[in-house]
Amino acid sequence: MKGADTRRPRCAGKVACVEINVLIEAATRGDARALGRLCSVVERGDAQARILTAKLYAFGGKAWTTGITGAPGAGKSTLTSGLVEEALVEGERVAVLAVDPSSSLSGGAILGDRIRMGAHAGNEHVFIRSVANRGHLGGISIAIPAMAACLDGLGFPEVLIETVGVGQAEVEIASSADTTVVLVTAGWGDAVQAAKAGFLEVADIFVVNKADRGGADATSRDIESMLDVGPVLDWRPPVLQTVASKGSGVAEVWKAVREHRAYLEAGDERARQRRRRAAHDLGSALRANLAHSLNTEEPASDLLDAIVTRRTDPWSAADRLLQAR
Ligand SMILES: Nc1nc2c(ncn2[C@@H]2O[C@H](COP(=O)(O)OP(=O)(O)O)[C@@H](O)[C@H]2O)c(=O)[nH]1
Ligand SMILES: [Mg+2]
Repeated sequence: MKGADTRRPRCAGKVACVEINVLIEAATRGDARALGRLCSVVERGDAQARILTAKLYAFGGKAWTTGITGAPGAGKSTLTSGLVEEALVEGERVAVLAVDPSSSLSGGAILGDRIRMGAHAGNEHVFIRSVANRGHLGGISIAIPAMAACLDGLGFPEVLIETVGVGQAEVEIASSADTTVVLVTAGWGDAVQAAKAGFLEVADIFVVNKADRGGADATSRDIESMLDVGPVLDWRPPVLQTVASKGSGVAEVWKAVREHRAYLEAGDERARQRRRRAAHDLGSALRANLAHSLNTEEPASDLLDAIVTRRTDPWSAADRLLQAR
C-alpha cells in the first residue's frame, strides 16, 4: 500500500480525485462507459486530465501502439477493423482511437467509423473511441498521445490509432506510434502523393489497399523504387498489398507489425525510440502550456500590446515571459 501511495500524484481537488479513482477502477475491470468517460477527461486537457494522466502514466509502457494513416477513403477504418480481429485471435485486448478531421464538419465520419467497426461493438476485449479533431486544449497532437498513454496504463496491450494523413498534426500522431502503417490505394500517382505528404519518412510498413482494383503492382513498384533511392535503412519498410474489405492480406499486415516490433526490441532502437518520444511529448506539452498561458494570462496580453506598439520585439517578449514563470 505504501508503495502505491508514493506513485500517487497530489490531487488538486479531493472530489476530482475520488471520482477518477472510481472511474479507473471500473475501467480496469473493462467497463466501457468508464473507459469512455476517462477518455473524455483526457480530451478536455484540464486539471482533472492532469491528475488522470499522472496516475496512469506510472503504470504504462507495456502497450504496443500502431498508427494507421493514409488519405481519406483509402480504407484505414476497414483495415483497422481487420487488425483488431487479428489481435483478438491472439487473445489480446485492443483499444482503437480513430481521429478524423472531417468529423468536425459533420457527424458522418464518426458514425461511419462506428458502423464499420460495428462488428466489434459489445466485445469487452475491444474499446473503440472516435475523436473529433477539435475542442482540445493544446490540440489533438497532445490529446491523442495522452489518451494512448492512459489506455496503456489501463492495461490494453494493443492500441491502434487511425488518423487521416492530411495534415502535419495527423501524420505526426500516427508517426508517434511504435509502428506506423501507411496506407495508399492501388492506382497511378498514389505513391507520388504519399511521398509528397511526407509519408515516406514516417512509414514502417506500406500497405497498398484496394488491390482488387488493379494497378496495385505498379503502385508497389513505385514505392519500392522510392525506397531504393532513399537512405539505406536497418529496417526497410515492407510494401504489402491488401483487399481490406475482403480481409485479404490483413493477417500479413499484422505479421509485419509483429516483425517490426521484434526488430525494435531486439536492438537498442526501442530504447532510442522511447527517448525520442519522451523528448517529443515533453516538447509539445511545453509548447502547449506556454501557448495556453500566453492566451489567458494578463502579462501575456500586456506583452502582446507591447509587441504590437513596437515597445518590444517578439523575441525579447518571449524571454521576459519565460523569466516571469
Ligand atoms: N474495392 C475495395 N474497397 C475497399 C477496400 N477497402 C476498403 N474499401 C472501401 O473503401 C471505402 C472507404 O473505406 P474506409 O475504411 O472508410 O476508409 P478510410 O476513410 O480510410 O477510413 C469503404 O466503402 C470501404 O468499403 C478494398 O480493399 N477494396
Ligand atoms: Mg476512417
